[in-house]
Amino acid sequence: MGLGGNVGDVLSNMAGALTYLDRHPDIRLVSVSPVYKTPPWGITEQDWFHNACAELETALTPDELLEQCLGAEKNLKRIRKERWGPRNIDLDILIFGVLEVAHENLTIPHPRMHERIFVLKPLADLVPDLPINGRAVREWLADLDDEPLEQIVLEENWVSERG
Ligand code: A4P
Ligand code: MG
Repeated sequence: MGLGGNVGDVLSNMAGALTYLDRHPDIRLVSVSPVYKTPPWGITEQDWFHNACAELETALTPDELLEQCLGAEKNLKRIRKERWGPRNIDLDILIFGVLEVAHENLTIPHPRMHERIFVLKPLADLVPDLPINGRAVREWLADLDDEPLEQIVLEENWVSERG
């Protein structure tokens, strides 16, 4: 899963979302990547984002997991305005094992993930060899490695501390 945001206390929102999901009986938070500050993609006239990736284990279907992600966003009082615009939290399901999904409201793998350093960098910290569209995450990342990005220094237990 990809996490991002650029409004308010984004680290607390990320921690809150991960804790919300981990509390679900059929979702387990396995690992969380480092958090990066990243320049805005899409609409560039907005603040830099914080971005991270997390690995979840779940017995839910992709649609059920999306519902829980939307629940976590709602719980954090996310307000949806324009696409690609400012937000306090955004949760994207990037990949779901080997499943591919093309529903009206859910596309997996996430269609734009391999073009975005803010997804690829934290994802490569977790699963560098994972194939997306026929290439490993770290290979896609190598194409974008000249883009700016800053790793945030965080305490090890920041998710449980802030969640
Ligand atoms: N949806 C479809 N597929 C998925 C999926 N795999 N995971 C649907 C999650 N949701 C998925 O999302 C709209 C709908 O997408 C959801 O209700 C779900 O049914 P949204 O979060 O309201 O809209 P959005 O996020 O503005 O649109 P989109 O196209 O998902 O944008 P992205 O791709 O998430 O980009 N720059 C930096 N540096 N860091 C960022 O995190 N994020 C965005 C948003 C733009 N620029 C950014 C960042
Ligand atoms: Mg999104």
